[in-house]
Amino acid sequence: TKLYCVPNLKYLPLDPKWEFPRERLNIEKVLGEGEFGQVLQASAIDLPGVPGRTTVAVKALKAGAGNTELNDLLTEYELLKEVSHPNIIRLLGACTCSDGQIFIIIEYADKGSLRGYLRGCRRGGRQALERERLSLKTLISYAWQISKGMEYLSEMKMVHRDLAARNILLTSKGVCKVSDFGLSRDVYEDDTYLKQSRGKVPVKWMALESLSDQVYTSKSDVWSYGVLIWELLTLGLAPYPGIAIQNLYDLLLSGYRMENPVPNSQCKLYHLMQACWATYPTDRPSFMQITSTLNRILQEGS
Ligand code: ACK
Repeated sequence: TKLYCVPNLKYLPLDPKWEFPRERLNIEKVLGEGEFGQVLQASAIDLPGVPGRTTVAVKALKAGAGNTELNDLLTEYELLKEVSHPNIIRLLGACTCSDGQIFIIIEYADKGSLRGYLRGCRRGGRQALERERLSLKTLISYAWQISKGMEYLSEMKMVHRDLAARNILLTSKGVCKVSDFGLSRDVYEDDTYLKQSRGKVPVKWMALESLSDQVYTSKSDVWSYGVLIWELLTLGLAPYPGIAIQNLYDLLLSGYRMENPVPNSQCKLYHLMQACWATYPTDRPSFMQITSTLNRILQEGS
């Protein structure tokens, strides 16, 4: 794989706390890639506190990446250094001072993106669902875990801006991890992201105020979270089926919202989604409130 060389890398401040020797990182394969960025699978030898070989995921830039992409990657690196929560993807290290390449090393999640996982279960039909025990309760527990991760991020005053099932990773133990704080938007090639002057934007996950005024807050993350619950309940369908992204803003402004994907059931979950899609950000619940609503729904066993 061709990798991007950063011309001014010598001006990057070195962070010895996270720097990992390049010769102890073996790139194995590409997990996903976009125009400028890629996610690789690799094995790392003797990570701090982990003797021997560990499978990891690595984020890197491809040839042709510019300063925007480099900035995104480095921003993600800086943000990941600050966070530590079971439902947020963990930073393991970085190689920033070898051959002008930058590798950000993060924990590997065996089941990949939640979106891919959900869709895989759907393709296999009911049987696969049962085999994987992907019950409604499991889906709600995913929603709960993601809300816990987001509660933590919002307490840290971090706004994700791109919360969606494609940016949640799932481990073999069924743990959901919020990921992709920076580069992710490049790894998708369909019409999920609309190209705008400032990069690509995930229109169908965006709150009204983000669409109109580029305002992003934890409350706009809550809107995206409502869309994520819809993705969970539909096992990874693309939101607003049949609606062109160009028409979405006017529709939302006129009060239109997606219907309950499981009509006549899960009313409480649907009420929660609708609350996330309140026109005014202050009318939306906080992630802390979402977590406690989900606790109640799980306890009632509905
Ligand atoms: O659904 P997937 O297999 O899971 O395809 C995407 C792809 O890379 C582009 O994002 C996978 N991916 C991203 N980060 C990780 C990670 N930390 N562990 C495992 N797979 C990952 C994701």
